[in-house]
Amino acid sequence: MKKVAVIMGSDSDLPVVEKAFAVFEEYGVPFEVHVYSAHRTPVEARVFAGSAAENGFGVIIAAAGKAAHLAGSLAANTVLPVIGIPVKSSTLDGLDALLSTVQMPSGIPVATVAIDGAQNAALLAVQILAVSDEGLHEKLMSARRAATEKVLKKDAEIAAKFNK
Ligand code: RP5
Repeated sequence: MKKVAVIMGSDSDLPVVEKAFAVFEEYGVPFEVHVYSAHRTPVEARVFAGSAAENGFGVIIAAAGKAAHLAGSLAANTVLPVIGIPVKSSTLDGLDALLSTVQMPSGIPVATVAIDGAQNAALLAVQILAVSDEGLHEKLMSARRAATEKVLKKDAEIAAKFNK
């Protein structure tokens, strides 16, 4: 199976990003984690993205805050799908990172999830890999069914309590 690369702009992004790791462990998806910055280590970020496909990666997740150019700069150097996680920092509530990540020019897409949306970023990466992996596809379907049943059970409990 292809690996997922999880790149963060700083180790200060780790508390947000590590929510993705549990998803990969749940689905048995191999992943690798690195700290590369679009601004502080632009050469390393470019080299990583440029060689990611030949190094066995199928998807790249990039998490960054503030003027968050990491996802876009990785996407500029690979045709692997890149998922961006805008990270909320101490100012502007993450809106800065959201706009910096999502507003990509035509031709270089970044699939941007919600601010601090590491879990959805990981799930989207698993869904991308599942397109060519039947076992992964079945696991995702089973998780969706379980989530549906959980909500229907809650609905039944609430309905029994209030709908007399
Ligand atoms: C971004 O700047 C990083 O992704 C991080 O979210 C933010 C702050 O980085 P540090 O100053 O904490 O290293 O590039």
